[in-house]
Amino acid sequence: MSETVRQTQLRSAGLADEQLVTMYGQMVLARAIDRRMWVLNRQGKAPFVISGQGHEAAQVGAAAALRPGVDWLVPYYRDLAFCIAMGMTALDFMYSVFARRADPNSGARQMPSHFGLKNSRIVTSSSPVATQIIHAAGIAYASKVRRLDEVAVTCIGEGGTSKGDWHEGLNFAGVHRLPFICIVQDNDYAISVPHRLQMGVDSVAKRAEGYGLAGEAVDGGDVLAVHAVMKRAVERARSGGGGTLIAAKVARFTSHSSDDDQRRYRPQEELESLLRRDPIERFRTQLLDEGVLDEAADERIQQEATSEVNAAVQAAESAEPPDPSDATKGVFG
Ligand SMILES: Cc1ncc(C[n+]2csc(CCOP(=O)(O)OP(=O)(O)O)c2C)c(N)n1
Ligand SMILES: [Mg+2]
Repeated sequence: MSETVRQTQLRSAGLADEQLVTMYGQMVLARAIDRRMWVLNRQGKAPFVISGQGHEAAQVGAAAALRPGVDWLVPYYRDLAFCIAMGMTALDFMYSVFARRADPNSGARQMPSHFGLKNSRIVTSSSPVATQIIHAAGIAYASKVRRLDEVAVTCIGEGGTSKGDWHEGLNFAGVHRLPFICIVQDNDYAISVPHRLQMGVDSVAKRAEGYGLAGEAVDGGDVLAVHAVMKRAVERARSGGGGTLIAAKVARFTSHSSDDDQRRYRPQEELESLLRRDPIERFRTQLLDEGVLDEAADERIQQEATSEVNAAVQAAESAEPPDPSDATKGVFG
């Protein structure tokens, strides 16, 4: 990417320098938490890891166009950075990793990365992929019926768009012109199944017209490009213009989860070339080039993230376990 393009992007984003630095800090914190999860897993302390590494720009860029606590997020399991940007703390998350009583996500009932946070209007989701799309369409419908200007945003991987729930949710959103936004984080793989074996189009955004939604394809490694697309989608939703399907091309840096080994199906060169375009590094370079950030401030942000993660791990590890007597409270089945 040329210098000129970078400059245009930063200046045209309509974001104050302070907000750009905040967004960068959210990405750095999410990455620091994510990396620590793998360490905790190897130490036998975290039962399961599913990572958002490589997805951070798409998530933070999108969140910056929303009003936390007013708009709704119905996330999927890679949305750690999205949740951080909507108000989740490292400690909120670590409580769930250690399955502690104080876990605001689900009171230790769900696996880690099944995000939920009441005050931030982050709605907890089920493990079967694509169920969150139906929930988000329902929330968007309620917003419209009650004449509120609350937007419902939901995320999913490209593989999950093969599910019937996805079709039903998008069709409903299109029929009723709902304030609904679906962000597909297309990382090219559904566990080991590549994009080309999942769908017959290069971008899932091409399906939007078939549902009566606006469709936008975007480089999900470019935080400001995602923000621009998302801003348009939010304006469309709030002004009664209906829903949007955003397809953000991202990279999955880790194996699908701690139960998978991507070396068995993914060429090493492919991964290495993606790592050279790390979205956090791209944003950092942009901010440094433009003088929005300097090396000292960057160092401070990195250190703050490390300290926050250390403190969160320490606090969560020593926190109370759940009370066995209320194990079935809030559990349906
Ligand atoms: C209905 C259902 N089928 C299968 C699974 C197992 N599963 C979990 S994640 C996943 C792959 C999803 O891939 P994608 O939607 O591309 O998201 P990504 O993990 O790549 O972000 C599968 C098959 C599941 N959770 N739910
Ligand atoms: Mg995928």
